[in-house]
Amino acid sequence: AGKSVSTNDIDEILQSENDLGKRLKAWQASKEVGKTLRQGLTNLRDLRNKTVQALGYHDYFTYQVSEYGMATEEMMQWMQYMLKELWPLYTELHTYTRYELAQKYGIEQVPDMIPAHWLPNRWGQSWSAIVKVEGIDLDNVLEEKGSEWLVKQAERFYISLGFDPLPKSFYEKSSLYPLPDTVDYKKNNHASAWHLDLENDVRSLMSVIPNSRWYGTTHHELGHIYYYLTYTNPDVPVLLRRGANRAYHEAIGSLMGLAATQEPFMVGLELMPQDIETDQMMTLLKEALGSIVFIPFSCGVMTGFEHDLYVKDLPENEFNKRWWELKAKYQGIAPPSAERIGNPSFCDAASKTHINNDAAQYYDYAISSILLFQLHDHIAKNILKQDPNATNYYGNKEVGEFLKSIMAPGASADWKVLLREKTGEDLSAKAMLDYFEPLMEYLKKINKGRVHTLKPLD
Ligand code: X8Z
Ligand code: ZN
Repeated sequence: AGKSVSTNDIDEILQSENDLGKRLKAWQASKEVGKTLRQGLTNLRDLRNKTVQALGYHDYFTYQVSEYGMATEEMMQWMQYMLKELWPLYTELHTYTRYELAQKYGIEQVPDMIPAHWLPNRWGQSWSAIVKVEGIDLDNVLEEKGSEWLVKQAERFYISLGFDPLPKSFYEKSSLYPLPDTVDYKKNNHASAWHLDLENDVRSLMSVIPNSRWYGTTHHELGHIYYYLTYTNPDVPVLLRRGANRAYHEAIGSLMGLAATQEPFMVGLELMPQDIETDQMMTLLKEALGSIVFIPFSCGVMTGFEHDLYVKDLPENEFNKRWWELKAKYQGIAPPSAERIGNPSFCDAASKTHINNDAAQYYDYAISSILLFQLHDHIAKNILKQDPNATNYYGNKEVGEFLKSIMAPGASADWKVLLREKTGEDLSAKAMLDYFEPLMEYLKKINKGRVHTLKPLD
């Protein structure tokens, strides 16, 4: 409505507003940036492709994939493998969510595809905010703690495992909280972490406010920071101060974020009372609406779009059409109105920051998801001897040693060999599927008599 708005403001509306008209406005506002970025994206695509073509790569996507020692085809097969493994569970989650949200918004005719503005996330990449688990209101608890506590708490968690306190310069040089209205510049609202000199100058850009999303994100970003600090050692030459692969870099902090929301951890930290009886199935459902729901977005939509953008030179006037084709096929999500799909002035893909400034790498997060469940499974069963669905890593130095041993070699280790050495397994979705296994039966029961509208993957 003519006013400036931050992404935190938009997210707040999408997470709590029940008025569909207001939700629609917030969602539309979040996509406006796409129109402005559309032509620039074409230019970036062409420049990126030409730059690596001069080095003998077919295209920029292929160049980025080569970091894994894989060809584009092989990476795309990995994406299909993950989608197939998780599809039955995603189908149940999709059906559950369609019916729950239709009821919540008072819509009688349950739509086949979920309208994008019904969901609590701008891209539908996490739906976990739609479930409230009785007895835990993390958002409420965190609001009382305040933003700085979130960052400090994430740091305390790492320190408890045996990592050093963050260097003073981290706090001096980072920009961790939303900018005050008084400054005359803006910053990207999306979180990132930086290793500026490949030595000890580590910084993070965030806009932390005290809610559960930022609680996860602070742990995620500090995972990058501690990765940087851990492979900054005499055994790792400067050029190998990177993750074993980029997915490892994404996995460590997300793993810590997962661990920091498990009940025994939160009870230990007095984030929830000891005597509370929570519904474990609702907790698992909430987690699945984060982790499982992320897979069709990352493997299907983001990777599919960037593949076509770089490998197939997707024409600019098809950007929006292709984006929504992929959203329909993989996520079962539709735009608020169908005209949007064919309107080439929109570029909804470009509303996702990675499309512009972290190009052709989004499969990193998909792979990091299955990797982090593998690491978590190993830590829970072999180090902590705890149930993977209910752990408390806090203060465990052996867990810290395990994580450090993965991070310390940086890119001087072969990522496949490292995974085998550390967990005895090759990369697979098994640990993630095992984690969510009890949910399948529960969802099937709730969804009995409901119509599934997601099509089987071909
Ligand atoms: O972009 C991020 C991090 C920064 S590397 C906050 N993530 C992905 C996203 O937000 O889309 C973390 C998980 C997925
Ligand atoms: Zn990250």
